[in-house]
Amino acid sequence: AAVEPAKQIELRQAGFSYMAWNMGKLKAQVIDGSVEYNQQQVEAAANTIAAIANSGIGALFGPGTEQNIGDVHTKVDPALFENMQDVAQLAGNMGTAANTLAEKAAAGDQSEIRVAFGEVGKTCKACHDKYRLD
Ligand code: ASC
Repeated sequence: AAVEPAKQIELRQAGFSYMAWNMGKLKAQVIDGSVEYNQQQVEAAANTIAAIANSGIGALFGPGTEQNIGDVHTKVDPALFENMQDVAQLAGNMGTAANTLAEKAAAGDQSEIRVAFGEVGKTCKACHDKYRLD
């Protein structure tokens, strides 16, 4: 059965939030150095980001999810729903960058992980700049 629109909004926000939490762990360990580098944690974070990025989260931008539904608020720009081909490309770019990040994390070279992390971040921002209202 199709997931109700309000539930779609909640699920996609959960996915993005969970990616953001994992991006934060990577940032702390490979960018800021505020947390000591931990190979297992870095790999787990990168693999989680790649899994979510390639999970088909776009399916949660269905009809009726372009606006707030009661208490369930969304920052999505309704223009997204008119540009699904572009959105699919942006999402594909994220999946590709996240797969590279996961590969670099597995290899364990921190300078390469740093670069790959930055590339993933750019793909987050690319979609925000075009299709997120703040
Ligand atoms: C994050 C996060 C985002 C992106 C973005 C990258 O960790 O929560 O939305 O990275 O800031 O520019």
